[in-house]
Amino acid sequence: MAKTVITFGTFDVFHIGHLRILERARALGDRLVVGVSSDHLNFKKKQKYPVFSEHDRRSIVSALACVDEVFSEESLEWKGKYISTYNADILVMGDDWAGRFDEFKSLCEVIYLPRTENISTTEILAAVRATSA
Ligand code: C2G
Repeated sequence: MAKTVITFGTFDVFHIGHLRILERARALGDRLVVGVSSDHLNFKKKQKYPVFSEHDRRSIVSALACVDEVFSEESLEWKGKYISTYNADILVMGDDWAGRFDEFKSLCEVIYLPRTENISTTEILAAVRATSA
């Protein structure tokens, strides 16, 4: 039977680490559904808005060959609901979230993949600030 993989993220200032985790997530199944966190959720999580708008972040993720469907992640508390709505067989997250979503093992398989080293949105923004200073 076809397997659906679900993953979540902000995907702000989209970079190679984001692409690699989405490609690896897709390779674990037949269909990849991605919850892109809303601007509102980001503000709640980090007390700041992402650089790229929710609309643009969703457009970038939707355009990728490895992504089949995108939705707006409105709350961290609704993971179980999203897993059920999209009939996900596997939840994938980077290992910076290791252990944090183990409660969903009753709903689907939960896999934490290693993050791509030496790249992050925070580091990109710091490098841009340093070169433009
Ligand atoms: N990632 C990665 N390698 C990097 C950077 C990020 O594999 N160098 C992965 C993260 O582990 C995550 C995904 O890319 O699985 C998205 O990362 P972020 O955009 O930083 O997402 P985050 O703010 O952690 O939001 O409900 C969960 C949240 O919405 C996740």
